[in-house]
Amino acid sequence: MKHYTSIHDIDHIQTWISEALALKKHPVKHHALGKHKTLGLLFFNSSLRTRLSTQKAALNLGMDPMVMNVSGDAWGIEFGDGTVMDGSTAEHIKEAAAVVSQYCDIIAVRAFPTLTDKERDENEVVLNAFKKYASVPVVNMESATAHPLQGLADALTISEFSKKARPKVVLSWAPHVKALPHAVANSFTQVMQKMDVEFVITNPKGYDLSPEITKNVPVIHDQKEACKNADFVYVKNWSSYDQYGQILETDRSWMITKSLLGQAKFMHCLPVRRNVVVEDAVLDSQNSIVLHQANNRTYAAQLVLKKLLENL
Ligand code: AN0
Ligand code: CP
Repeated sequence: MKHYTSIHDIDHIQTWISEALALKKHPVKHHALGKHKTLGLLFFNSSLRTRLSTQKAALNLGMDPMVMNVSGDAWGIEFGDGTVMDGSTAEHIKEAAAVVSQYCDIIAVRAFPTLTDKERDENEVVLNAFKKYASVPVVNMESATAHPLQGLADALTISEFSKKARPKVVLSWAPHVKALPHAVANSFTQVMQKMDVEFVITNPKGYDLSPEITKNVPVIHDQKEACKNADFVYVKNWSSYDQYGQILETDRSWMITKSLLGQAKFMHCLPVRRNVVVEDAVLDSQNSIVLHQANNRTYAAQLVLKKLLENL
């Protein structure tokens, strides 16, 4: 594996899960592997979990992490080819990525979508430019269309909590006040397609994810019906994909409640808005496994970094 930018980079999910669980048992066993190796973490957007868990993963492997908030702190980066740079951007990604590659053995990037320019987002302009112009491996810390570190941590969490050979997993849309990306839902959908689970998606009409992501996963527009007998309900808001980046309705009835959830485990990538996405009673109950998911972010990232280091 040269880069880790998508769930497609996982060759065999069950092996990866076993390897990640081994790291969770003995987090500093491979502390010598990353000695004198530097991880650069570049953030174009806010983060709490990704920022800390990826650094923690690097530290567990003996790496030295360097973090930079690119938006605001660095020079504005130009991504266009042949642009006459007489506007707000001060340096081109060609130089920026090449320079960062001289200081870092692995580069991790967070760059959210515009949610206004579908083509730019689907082309993963920022992430792919780093892949093209960096001379070292690139890790996706949530790009325009994917959050594969989250997806891997989620798969790990489901395998830890599953009591059945083939659990029922539901991905449910929930309301939100802001237009949010599709990345988390996309990567979760893709990783569930690799797992031995009964997987369904539920969202209001107009909120279907990209058919290139969902493929033949059943999409049910009745939330109650979809959540019947679920073992895991993974909750996430996303903006419309068809009417790209739009909020079509603010139907609060899709908020996750205790009665909708039943005995199922509640999952969310966090950050979550209480009493908008999900009621307090769910988050504060034993059925919520959101903190376990957040904890597993460290071991998902550690496995990815370990594989990249072994391949340097
Ligand atoms: C981001 C999103 O929905 O993609 C990050 C989630 C990990 N969430 C928000 O912007 C609230
Ligand atoms: N789940 C997640 O990626 O959280 P942050 O945005 O805080 O990193």
